[in-house]
Parts: sequence; C-alpha cells; structure tokens
Amino acid sequence: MVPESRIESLRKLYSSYDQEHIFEGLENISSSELDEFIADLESIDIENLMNSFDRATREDSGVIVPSDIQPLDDSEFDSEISCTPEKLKSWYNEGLNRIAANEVATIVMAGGQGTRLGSSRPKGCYKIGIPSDKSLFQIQSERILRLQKIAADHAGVDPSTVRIVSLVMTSLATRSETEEFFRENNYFGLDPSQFKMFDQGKLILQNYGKLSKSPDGNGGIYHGLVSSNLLKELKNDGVKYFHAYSVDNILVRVADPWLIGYSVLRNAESGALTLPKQSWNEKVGVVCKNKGKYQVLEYSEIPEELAKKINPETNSLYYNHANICNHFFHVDFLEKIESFKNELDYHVAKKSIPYFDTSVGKTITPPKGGKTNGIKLERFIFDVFAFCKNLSVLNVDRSVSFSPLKNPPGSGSDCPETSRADLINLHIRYAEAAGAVVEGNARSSFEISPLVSYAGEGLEFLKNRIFVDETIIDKQ
Ligand code: UD2
Repeated sequence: MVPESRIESLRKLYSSYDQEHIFEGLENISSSELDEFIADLESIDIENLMNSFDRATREDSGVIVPSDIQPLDDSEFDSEISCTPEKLKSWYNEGLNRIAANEVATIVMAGGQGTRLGSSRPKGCYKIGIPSDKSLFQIQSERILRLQKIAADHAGVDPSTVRIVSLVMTSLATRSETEEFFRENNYFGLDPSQFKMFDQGKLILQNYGKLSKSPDGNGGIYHGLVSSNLLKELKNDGVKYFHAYSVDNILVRVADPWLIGYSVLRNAESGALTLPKQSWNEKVGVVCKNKGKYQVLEYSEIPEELAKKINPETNSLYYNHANICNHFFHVDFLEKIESFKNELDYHVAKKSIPYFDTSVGKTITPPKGGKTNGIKLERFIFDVFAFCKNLSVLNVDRSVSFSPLKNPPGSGSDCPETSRADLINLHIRYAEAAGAVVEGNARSSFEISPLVSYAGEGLEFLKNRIFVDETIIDKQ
C-alpha cells in the first residue's frame, strides 16, 4: 500500500506543472495498480519533460531555415561505388581487425511498433517469405556468426575467441515478445552471453490511474544504453565501436566491416551509411549541414523546396545523401552524450491518440484520419550528429545494402515482396559472380544462408553448378 504522503507529494509536484488531472479517479483502481502508477510517476523527470515539451512546442521550434542548410562538402564523405578497390579493401580489413580484437558491438533498433507494416508483432520476428522462411532476427544473427568466422580467419585467431556483442534495443511495445522469440529459438546460434537486451526511454501520453507509454523514437537508444549500464559494461570489456541499425532492412550488413573500418580510419566519432534517393519524396532523411553542424533532415521535416532542389551540374537532387538508418558510434562519443543530452530537442509529430475522458469515464479512440488531438514527442538517433566534430559518411550501393520493410504485403514498395526480391536478386548475383548458372524457378526462389556467405565471399564451390528449382545454399 502506497503511503498517502507519497501520493500527496507527487500530486503537489505534478500540480505545479498543471498535470493534476492524472490523479483523478484513483479510488477506482486496485492497490497493485496504484503501486505501479506511483512508481511510474516517480520514475519520470517531470521538470525535464515539461521543459522539453515547452521547447518542442514553441512556434519556432524545429523550424528549418532553408538558407541555413548546406549539402556535404566533397571532402566529407566517400563512396564504396567510386572509390578504388584498394581503399575498399583497406576499410574492410580494418573492420575485420577491429572485430577480431572484440572491439565491435552491434545494436539492432527494434523498439518501433511497425504500425505501417500492419503487424502487431515485433518487426524482427517477421518472415518475408524467403525459401528458408527465416525471420529478420534470424538472418541478422546468422550474419553475425558468419562475420565472426571471417574476422577470425582474417586475423589468424581461433574463431571461438571472436565475439561480436549483439544488443537488441526494445521498447515496452516490443520487449517481452522479442525476448521470448530469441529464447525459444536458442538465440539463433549466438552465445547467450553475447546477446543483450535493453529498453529505450519511455513517455507519458495519456492517463487515469494508468499511464500510457509509447516508444519515444530511436533516439531513446542513448538513455537506454546508459540506464541499462551496458555502455559502461561493454567499454570495460574492451568494446570501442558500435554499429546501430534498423531492424527492418533485410540486406543490412550487420557489424558492417566496411563502415567500421572506414570510420575508424577517419577517426570518426559517429557515422552514417548513405545512398542516392530514389525520388525526392522517398521516406528517408538526408545528411547535410545546418549552420555548419551535421544534421539529418528527416523526411517528415524537410521543407519541400529543399527536398526537390536539383543540382544543375549533376542533374540529380541537391540533398542526396539519403540516410538508411545504419550508424557508427565510437564509445567515447556515446559517453559524451550525457553531457549534452538536455540540449537535444524533441521532434513533434501531431497524432491521434486514445485518451481517457474523465467526464464520461471511458477511453476515447479518435476516428482514423480524423483531427489530431495530441502530440507525440520523439527523439531520433541522429540528433547527436550536431555535436559531432567528425562524422563519417559512406555512400553505398542500394542493391547490396538497403531494402527496408515498412509497408504491408501487396503495397508495391518497401514491403515483404520487395524485400524478398531484393535479397533473392542479390544472392543470384553472388552465385553468378562465383560462376554458377541460375535459371528457371530458381530465379525467383534462390537463397544463400548467411552462415555460408556474409556478402558473397566463399562461394567458389558454386562454380559451374546449375540451379533451376527453388534453392537454398546452406552448406559448402
Ligand atoms: C528511418 C530513419 C530515416 C531513414 C529510414 C530508412 C530515423 C529517425 N529515421 O525512418 O531517416 O533512414 O529509417 O528506412 O531513424 N525504432 C525504435 N524505437 C522507436 C522508434 C523506432 O527502436 O521508438 C526503430 C525501429 O524499430 C526501426 C528504426 O528505429 O528499426 C527506424 O524506425 P522507423 O521504421 O520508424 O523509421 P522510419 O522508416 O520512419
């Protein structure tokens, strides 16, 4: 039973921020619900939250002034497509060396709710319908296993000594199902000790004896890494570099040795993979500069005139370093974020949010497509770029690194069918480059297990083989 004095002091505190309504109707809830409610309220830094809210909702907040924005300078990025093979190799080798030295960890951002995809399960559990019927989480875990082996062979060390720590960031919306999924699948072959989960931050949206919390954007990663103590723990274990990536990209090169190697050799604090946009309104942010500081202008916030602007010299989009949610972080930079975290503003999105109407005593769900009744405050993972002196930006080939799963089956773009086709086409190209012939039904149903090849390497044994039916290459 919560002592009345605790409730009273919280009531006073929340009233001073004009939030006393959340204490209405407490007589209707059980004592365990009351315990949980009070614990929730005590866990919230209300002063900081209200200050952030005020800042985020000020009229001039987040307003982009087009004249402040500039594209990246040519010296500020490199490209995997146009660089020399020697450069590419040097980044790759450096990445493998860092991995073999156990200095690399991955973070899969898996806290989003997949609303657009129309699935209520965590996106990582989703199966896009490839021949093996593997889920996104399984494919990603197996890429880690294979890369450990490649790095060990490269460095000439015993493969059992190489370990890429694999972190999964979840939110209240995805935590328990994700945990259960990995456990019941034996972590897809990862050693349970290299597998770690943590929760991102959370935020109040509505009330009545029960706070409603919703993921507050993938910028919650920083709070999550610190509050879970994982940042400290991993640093003590010798981890120096992180690859953070979006759960929904079937082609993601997990623990990307090219990005890691490139960023390390550039002494970068953080970094991003980028590629040219498919169209001016593709749902990707663009890496640029705002008053001289690095920024990703998110697709939901970029002024249309900037998104559409054409570079007359190249006849392509002027802001064309599309962000694909693949980021590099140096551990020291991640640690520094604590010192400027209060300067990071929230992004405001107008939403229709179910709320509890105390005058009628029930939850009202606003009609779909109707007037928005609330705002959602979000933080984005790349907001910290403004505090980064040295950002590594590496342009990559879309067909080998990016095919996001955002929309429901049958949508025609960024959906299960396009993810499936992009993976299969890439694997056919890998097999053909190794000297195989892929024809007939195999052209629409061909898959190479990540346990056999991470990015097309090690496929010499396919030379002169002919595939005509559905194929899964799962052993040498
Ligand atoms: C993201 C990028 C966008 C572009 C695009 C490429 C951000 C903010 N935007 O936009 O610039 O690169 O991807 O596909 O990164 N997530 C969480 N917690 C949350 C919200 C999201 O973990 O509270 C994860 C989510 O599970 C996913 C990733 O972050 O893995 C990206 O989130 P999204 O799918 O909502 O982002 P999107 O497509 O709007």
